[in-house]
Amino acid sequence: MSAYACFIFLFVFSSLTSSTVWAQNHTYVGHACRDERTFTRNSTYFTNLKTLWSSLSSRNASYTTGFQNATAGQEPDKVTGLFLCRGDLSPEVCRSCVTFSINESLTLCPNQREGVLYYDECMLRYSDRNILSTVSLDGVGLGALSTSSNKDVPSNQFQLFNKVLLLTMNQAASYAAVSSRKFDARKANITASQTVYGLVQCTPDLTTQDCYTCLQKATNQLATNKLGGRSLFPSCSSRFDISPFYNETAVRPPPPPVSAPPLPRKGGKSKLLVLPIVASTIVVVLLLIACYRFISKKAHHKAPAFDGDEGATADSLKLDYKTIQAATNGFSESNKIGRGGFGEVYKGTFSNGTVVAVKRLSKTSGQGEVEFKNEVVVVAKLQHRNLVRLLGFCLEGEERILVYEFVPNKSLDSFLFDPSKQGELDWTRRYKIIGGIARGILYLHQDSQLTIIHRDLKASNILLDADMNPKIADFGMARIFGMDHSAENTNRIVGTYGYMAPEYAMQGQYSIKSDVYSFGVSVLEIISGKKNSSFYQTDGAHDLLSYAWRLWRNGTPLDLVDPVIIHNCQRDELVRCIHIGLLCVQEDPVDRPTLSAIVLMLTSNTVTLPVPKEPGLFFQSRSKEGLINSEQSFKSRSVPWSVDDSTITDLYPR
Ligand SMILES: *[C@@H]1O[C@H](CO)[C@@H](O)[C@H](O)[C@H]1NC(C)=O
Ligand SMILES: *[C@@H]1O[C@H](CO)[C@@H](O)[C@H](O)[C@H]1NC(C)=O
Ligand SMILES: *[C@@H]1O[C@H](CO)[C@@H](O)[C@H](O)[C@H]1NC(C)=O
Ligand SMILES: *[C@@H]1O[C@H](CO)[C@@H](O)[C@H](O)[C@H]1NC(C)=O
Ligand SMILES: *[C@@H]1O[C@H](CO)[C@@H](O)[C@H](O)[C@H]1NC(C)=O
Ligand SMILES: *[C@@H]1O[C@H](CO)[C@@H](O)[C@H](O)[C@H]1NC(C)=O
Ligand SMILES: CC(=O)N[C@H]1CO[C@H](CO)[C@@H](O)[C@@H]1O
Repeated sequence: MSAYACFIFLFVFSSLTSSTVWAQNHTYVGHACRDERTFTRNSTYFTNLKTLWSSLSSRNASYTTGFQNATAGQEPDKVTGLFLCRGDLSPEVCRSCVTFSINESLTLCPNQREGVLYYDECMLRYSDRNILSTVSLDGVGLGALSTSSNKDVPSNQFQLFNKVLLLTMNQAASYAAVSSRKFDARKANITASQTVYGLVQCTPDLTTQDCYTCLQKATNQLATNKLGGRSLFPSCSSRFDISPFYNETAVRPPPPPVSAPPLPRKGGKSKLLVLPIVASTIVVVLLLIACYRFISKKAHHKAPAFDGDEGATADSLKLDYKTIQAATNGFSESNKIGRGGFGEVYKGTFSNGTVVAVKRLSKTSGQGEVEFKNEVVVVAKLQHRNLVRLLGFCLEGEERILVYEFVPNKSLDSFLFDPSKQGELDWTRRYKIIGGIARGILYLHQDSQLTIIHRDLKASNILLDADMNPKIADFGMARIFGMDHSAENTNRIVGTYGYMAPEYAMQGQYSIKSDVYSFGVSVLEIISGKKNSSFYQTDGAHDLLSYAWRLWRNGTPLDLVDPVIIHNCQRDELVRCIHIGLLCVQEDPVDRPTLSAIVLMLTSNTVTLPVPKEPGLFFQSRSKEGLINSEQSFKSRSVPWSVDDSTITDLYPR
């Protein structure tokens, strides 16, 4: 537990005790001061703090943008600070709130070197550490609070309310993360007479990815059984209410519900579609899929995936907290090997020498004990050479811990995106990795007979064993966390920016096809050695998918390939993989192949691949207007797979 445990939390919702003229305009919400490092009034730090206040508030232009950062002094007394005004407010209100909060800061945090003050209209933050451009998700925030409408949602409306609310907040988060001000506010109808208003905002010094991660966490913590609430973190906030709490006219109206017409294709090749070819190819593909499934089922019987362990029960998987504590040196920092969306991961060694990875789940799991155990047993039965095996669990008091087999070589991203290690993965390795991931997901999707949707597939969730075979981690987490009860629609989003299919990010709709999308992003990353979510190309492409698509259309797909692997590779194989990657990231889920088709495409080069269309993106301006109404546009655009042999031939460089 970090020192933030000693933060002071104060919640005042009505009037401020030391009532000033300003207090009526600026509703105090709460504050937090970090107690462990302090200063005195005669110190350099105090002088620097005063300098900081005057430089923060002195620039008139910053009240228009609603954000300002500044620093004062030198280490070790350097102080960094920022303010952020709510995105809908005028410069005058922003100025007055900032002035007000600066004046209050020494009353609320009299001698602490670090503090955050929250008001309805603005937030003020300062520290002796560098707080700029880093996302703060620790328990520093005030977490979830109910707002003025501190009433319960009527039970007969609960489901509807939850669904509309979280959909609205997720949409707002997706838009805010990509906007330059990192702000979005929108409303939605619950019933004809009831509307819910939502507002999300990050400090604009964050990257899109960090902002999205923060907003996801903030939104997932909202108490959605109330008619109003908010989550406050130093880096972002999320708030909703059934009455308008922001200035609607100052917020740009949400995009009108347009169903975007399919973009005209410049090459005009789509006009060449020949129906008989389409039909016959579909038949061939279906036949091949059927054959493949038949063969793979048989293969399964020969080498059963469940290695005699089907009787796994909660008792046989249960581990002692003390044992795990001893194995990880009391969850020591030096044993920490990673941090995921669900908690921290430690390396552990049991007394008999077995090395394991221990995942200590964050305490917000929504699952009861019985359900937790049941799901762990289900997930422990999923065994495949391309999945990280779950060996056991521990459930004691607040603690929920999962114990996995230890995979020695870290995750795929630590090789792929590190210039000094990229070279260790040549094309042959990468090709095998792609195949292994595909087989692992195929098993989750259909061969395990359970249809497990991963929902957070990404390079950092793919571990590599000593022989560089891929093993997928973190599958089944949605089940273990009790988020998987409705089959197709989810309120709580668990995906990662850059890998999420548009319909999942915007509508909360997930399916095996949203995993296919994430797989496609991973394939293109493996081929290019570049990360989709932090992709910059000087000539205008803002993301890997658009870049890959443009090269494909120009007939130069090999320009995408990581220079480290290009000299020594099978070009046909590479182009085919790029092609498959593009098919997986199609906007319409119907256009994305299933994993069984993908495995077939990877293993047999006689299967003709459909022609890809432009990829679907949730974070690009082109798609923005269309996607707000994506349900409609998905339907209107579901064209069956079309095949155009001449295009494919053209695009395969000799
Ligand atoms: C500041 O004042 C305190 C007493 O109020 C004193 O103990 C301390 O030495 C002073 N520090 C400096 C840097 O003058
Ligand atoms: C900033 O705005 C205030 C009030 O509008 C004005 O009095 C002041 O002169 C301005 N300062 C600068 C540097 O423009
Ligand atoms: C704050 O409220 C007071 C009293 O209601 C009013 O006189 C003042 O103009 C307000 N200030 C701002 C910046 O809205
Ligand atoms: C600053 O705070 C003090 C009390 O802490 C108050 O008397 C004073 O009016 C405030 N000044 C402004 C500009 O709000
Ligand atoms: C909400 O309902 C009102 C009245 O029924 C309607 O005019 C409005 O267009 C609806 N808004 C949205 C965003 O659907
Ligand atoms: C809301 O915003 C509009 C446009 O910026 C502005 O004209 C109006 O005065 C604001 N309303 C309130 C109540 O602040
Ligand atoms: C991270 C960030 O926003 N830094 C800004 C802080 O403020 C100075 C000017 O006041 C800018 O130049 C920095 O870019």
